Order: sequence, then C-alpha cells, then structure tokens
Amino acid sequence: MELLTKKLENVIATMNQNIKAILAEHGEKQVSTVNLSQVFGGLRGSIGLFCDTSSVKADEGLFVRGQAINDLVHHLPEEIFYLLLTGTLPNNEELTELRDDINANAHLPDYVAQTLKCLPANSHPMTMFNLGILAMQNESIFNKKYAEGIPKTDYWKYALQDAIRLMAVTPSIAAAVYRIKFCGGELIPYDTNLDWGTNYARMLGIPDANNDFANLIKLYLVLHCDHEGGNASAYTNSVIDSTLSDVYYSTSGAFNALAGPLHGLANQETLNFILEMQKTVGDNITEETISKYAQDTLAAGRVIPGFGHAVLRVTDPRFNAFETFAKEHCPDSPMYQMVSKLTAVVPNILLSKGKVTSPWPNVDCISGSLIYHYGLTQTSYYTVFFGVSRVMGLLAQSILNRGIRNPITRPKSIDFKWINDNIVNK
Ligand code: HAX
Repeated sequence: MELLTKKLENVIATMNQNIKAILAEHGEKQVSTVNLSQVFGGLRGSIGLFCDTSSVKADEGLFVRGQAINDLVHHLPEEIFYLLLTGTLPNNEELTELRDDINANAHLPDYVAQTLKCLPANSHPMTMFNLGILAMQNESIFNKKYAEGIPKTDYWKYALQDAIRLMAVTPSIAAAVYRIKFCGGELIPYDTNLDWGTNYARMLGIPDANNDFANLIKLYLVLHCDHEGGNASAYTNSVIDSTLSDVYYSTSGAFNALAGPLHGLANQETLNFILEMQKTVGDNITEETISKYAQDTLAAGRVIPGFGHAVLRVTDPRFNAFETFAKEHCPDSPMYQMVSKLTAVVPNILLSKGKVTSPWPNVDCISGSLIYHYGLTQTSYYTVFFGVSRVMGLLAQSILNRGIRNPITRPKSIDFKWINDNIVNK
C-alpha cells in the first residue's frame, strides 16, 4: 500500500494544516446552538461533528467527497473506497495497487469460520457478522504497535494496514455467515481474479448466469458506502475510535448500531412488511388493499418501514438508482411491483397523519426486494449487505480521524436539576 500511504500522507498533512489555520482564526466562532427539544430529540439538527468523507443534503441526498452518489454508480466499490479515503478516484496504477492489497488480505482465517460455526443456530446474521469481525481483533497491527510505543503522528499508518485487511476480508466474513447459517456451512473461497464486489456475490453461492446479481450487489455496495458522520453507526464508530480502540473494535461496535430496526435493519423490516402484507391481502393486491394494510399498521402503533428519514426531505436518490436498475433488469419482478405500489400510496397516508417530517421512500424500501428477486430470500441476512458496504465509509472515517488525531469524545450531559436551575426556574 505504498502509493496509498504516500497519497494519504499528503491528504492528512493538508487536513491538519487546514484545521490548524481555521482554528487559529475562527476557533471561537459558533457553528450551532442546541435547545432542550434537541437534547431530548436525538440531537437532530445540531452540529457537533466533523466528517469529510461524505455529506447528505436534505433535498439532494448523498455526496461522496463532493460527487453525487448517483453519478458514481458505474464505478467499482473499491474505487469508491479509495475516493472516500483520499478525496479522488484512483488512477489505473493506484487501483491496481489497491486491488493487489485487497487480494493479499481477503483470506478468511479458519478460526473465524470455526467461531461462526460454534454459535447457536438461531443467532442473527448481524450477531454472527459482528462477532466475526471482533474475532479478528487479535490481528490488529495498530494495537501491537501502540503497545510497543509509536509516535502519535504515525497512528494512522498502522490503522491503515488494519483497515485494508478488514475491508478486504469483510465480504469473506459476510459470505461465511450466509453459508454457515443458511447453506450447510460449505464456504466458497475468495477468487483473486475477480473484483471485491463480484467476489462477495460469488461467495454467497447464488446462481447468477448473466451476472445480474453480482451487478446488483456492486450497485448496493456503492450506494450504501457512507452517510456522513452523525448517523447512528458512524457516530458509534467515531466514539469508539476516539478511545484509540482499533478498527476491529470500532467497526464491530458500529455494526451493533446498524443492527437496529430504525437504522440498518429497516431493509429486512421492509421486506418482511411486504411479505406479511402479501399473506394478509392475498392475491388481491391493489392500491386500496395496500392502503388499508398501511393504515392498519399505523393504527397498531407501528412504523411503515422503508419510509421517512432523519435528514433527507425528498425520495432518497439511492432509491431512484435501485429503481433504475429494477426497470432495466427485472421490471416484472413481483417484489419490485409491490414496492412500486407501496410508494404510490404510503407517502400520502403518512402525510395525512400530520407528524411525519419526511414521508418519502428511503433506500431500504427497495434494496431488499431486489435481493429477494435474485433468490437470496433469507431476510434476516439483509443488514449484512449494508454492513459490507458501510465498512468502506467507516474505515475511511476511522483513518482520517486518526490522521487528524481526533481527541476522545466527551460531550456534557445535563440532569433534571440542571434543567430546573438553568432553564425552568431561571
Ligand atoms: N411510519 C410511521 N411513522 C413514522 C414513519 C414511518 N415510516 N417515519 C416517521 N414516523 C413517525 C415517527 O415515529 C415519529 O412519531 P412519534 O412522534 O410518535 O415518535 C414522527 O413520525 C416524527 O418522526 P420524524 O421526525 O419524521 O422521523 P425521525 O427523524 O424521528 O425518524 C426514521 C426517522 C427513519 C427513524 C423514521 O422515519 C422511521 O422510523 N422510518 C421507518 C424505519 C426506516 O425506514 N428506517 C430506515 C431509515 C434509513 C436508514 O437510516 N437506514 O439505515
């Protein structure tokens, strides 16, 4: 990873110079205020974090290093990883080096497969995935070097070696989870002649004569690569990073947040919602029957998965990218047809309730239905796809945070006494 390390040396030096200069002149300037509603409202809208890998605009969606995500869908996922890390897409030489590094690091250790095989059969795939990553923590080069004593300015270089190993091996861990939980445990090895995303598709063992499934997975990996620094898993990642825990700890911890139903589990939930609806409504799937099912769901106090977003205020452009794929490759898929019908009626229903800030479909509304269409029907596995993609953004954020030596995170909390003394009774 010689070229990458050299490039990052410049990127990180420039970041540090910029931060130093900005803080020297503007360090005391205010970026945000926080009111009590925000304290009790998940800190929505308050600014308190720095993340340069990507940004999410409420009305335009995700931008990776300034480029709209839908303009990047024809690139390989590993090119996107490079972009997240360095701010530019790799040239041929840089891509070749990255692919060589990935190939050299993609092998799954036998002890990880054995660990996964020991788990109870009813373990959730996300539990298996996170444990597989955590089991590899003993390999951390950063951790070993830290114990030996290294200068702070070199932390990121050893973290980078861990990041490349973890990025490379993640599809192998994820595919092992699938093969062990659902396919009797026979693993398919990584093929160094294929790219990273195609490898993931192949190691799952889904029949794919014309490459459509592999292309869908590559699109999926690009679309989910990153989403700023404040979403629940990225924030978890950066809090763990800030303690100087290595990337095995921080990535595995971040994925415990991703496993929640309001975050990464939503793709599983959306598909289960569709399958349940099919069971309840039967073959009579019309906008009226869907509408009634959605109303009943809300009346039962449940959310309609796949709709709404904490930041976006439009249909997620990543939803649109998947829809374009569906229209091109599987327009008649019953699952895709169902998603189309849902998106025609649910936003108005949510709007009519008057409290949903953004009723539009998010990316999880459609991703699972396409994977289901191609024959991977075990919905409890779907969040693992999200994890394999998001590992790119998390690792890029971790390396840059090490490079700028982010201090340990420690915001202040307040109690009722503070609120009474400083606000209520003031
Ligand atoms: N169905 C029903 N009610 C919804 C809703 C939905 N899809 N989306 C929001 N609401 C409700 C909220 O539950 C909240 O109700 P209460 O005041 O009773 O608590 C109210 O509308 C206001 O919420 P909001 O401001 O619109 O949304 P939040 O920022 O609080 O939450 C969520 C954003 C994504 C968590 C929310 O829209 C939701 O629960 N959606 C369904 C689950 C989902 O699709 N999650 C995946 C999101 C994408 C993602 O991050 N993936 O990782």
